[in-house]
Amino acid sequence: MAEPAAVKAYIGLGSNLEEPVKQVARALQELDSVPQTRCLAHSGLYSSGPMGPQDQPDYINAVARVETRLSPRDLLQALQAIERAHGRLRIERWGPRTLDLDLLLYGEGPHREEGLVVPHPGLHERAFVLYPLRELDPELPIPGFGRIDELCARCPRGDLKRLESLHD
Ligand code: ROI
Repeated sequence: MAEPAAVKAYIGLGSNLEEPVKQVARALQELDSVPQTRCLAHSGLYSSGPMGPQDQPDYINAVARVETRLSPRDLLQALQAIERAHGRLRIERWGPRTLDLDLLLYGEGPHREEGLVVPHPGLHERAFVLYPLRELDPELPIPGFGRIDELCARCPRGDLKRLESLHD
């Protein structure tokens, strides 16, 4: 049988526990060890106060563009395995986490199956996802929502800051 076609996908990374910059930097490297997947580019790292409950540390976020031959489901499962390897425990909804990996976009279209919705719900209104994504491609279409630069224009940046280097 022919190999499945290579598809571009975008992954959002976030952490606010146990040295978040290191968590995100290490996860960016680990994306390259996902089978049939390679990391093509990633944004800089960004810091912001928590969206949701405020009694938790600030977050570090980034976005990666990958090329993959995995299905959306298999890619999601690989991301969840990386989260688990970083000691992620799901204790509280919208609570602090050592590593969160979200499948933001997969290929050209929307995609919906049990427990997996692409574009990721919330993507279009979260500055900590939109601005790193725009850094990778300012003309990127977000299926059903318009271009990334238009979405950024409608989403205030708030306290989101781009770190100058991995070591800030
Ligand atoms: N807030 C910020 N700033 N960054 C995140 O990655 C993030 N992730 C979450 C919630 C708790 C919604 N808040 C966040 O899951």
